[in-house]
Amino acid sequence: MPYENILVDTRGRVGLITLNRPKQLNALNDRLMDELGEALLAFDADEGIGAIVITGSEKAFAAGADIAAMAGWSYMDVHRSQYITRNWETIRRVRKPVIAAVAGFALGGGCELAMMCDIVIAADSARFGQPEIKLGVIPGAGGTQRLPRAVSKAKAMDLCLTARLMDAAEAERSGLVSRVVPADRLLDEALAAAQIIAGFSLPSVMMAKEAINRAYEVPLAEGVTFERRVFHSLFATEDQKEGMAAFLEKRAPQFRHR
Ligand code: CO8
Repeated sequence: MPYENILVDTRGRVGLITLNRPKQLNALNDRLMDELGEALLAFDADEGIGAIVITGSEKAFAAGADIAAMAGWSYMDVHRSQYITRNWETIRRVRKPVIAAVAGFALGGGCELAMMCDIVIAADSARFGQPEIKLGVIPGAGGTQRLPRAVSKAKAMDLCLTARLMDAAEAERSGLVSRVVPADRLLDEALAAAQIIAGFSLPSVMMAKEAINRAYEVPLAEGVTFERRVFHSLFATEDQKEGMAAFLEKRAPQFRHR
């Protein structure tokens, strides 16, 4: 389908998706989420792509779910349509790494979308928050669950209950974002990180992502066992032979499965 709410591009082996509803500060609606899901799955299936970057505009990564679209809805409307969340889990089906490059506002569903990504790189202009309480609701796309895991219970309570916004420095200190860069370097830094990832062996990249995500779902002993099995399995790949041989021969590896 032709995309109306996102822009899709490739930079080398990186798939780039730009949220593009500038007048609404990239507020998320069903159509945008459908398009995002479709674009992500297409990049995931594309052998020429090894990592994906999602970004927004200078002013907003995304200012949340589209309030105008849902303001008049009844309980049954939201329940039946699964407003914007019907495609939310699609992001979790993506096996290649997804980097959120966040400038400006990442609020409500925008903050939740960033938290669905594997790495969050923030511009120094970025501001994160879950201000739904001001609208008489609560986060509805994982904010009350992923934020405490990312930044601690105390800070998640603070953000969700007071609706205050957190700047990029606080977000980095709290563990929500992995690095903060100058706003005019954001896309370059995110693409460079994605390009590095896309240069490694794809099986090991995907398995590293899967193993880290497992840490959030299972008890420690089970997670460690899972990691051990996956580690063992990578010795069945040509790329493990190549990676280790290249190290010993003091040359760059030529991974086959990228
Ligand atoms: N939805 C719709 N339109 C929006 C949104 C939004 N979330 N955010 C901004 N806009 C629109 C504004 O209405 C405005 O439109 P117009 O020019 O036509 O008046 C335009 O974007 C520019 O916005 P502002 O004039 O307000 O710009 P400011 O720079 O003054 O303020 C803010 C920027 C602080 C980001 C402000 O716009 C704001 O507070 N936005 C709302 C933030 C918010 O409350 N987000 C949470 C939304 S609820 C949510 O995300 C729940 C997700 C879970 C859903 C799961 C369902 C099951």
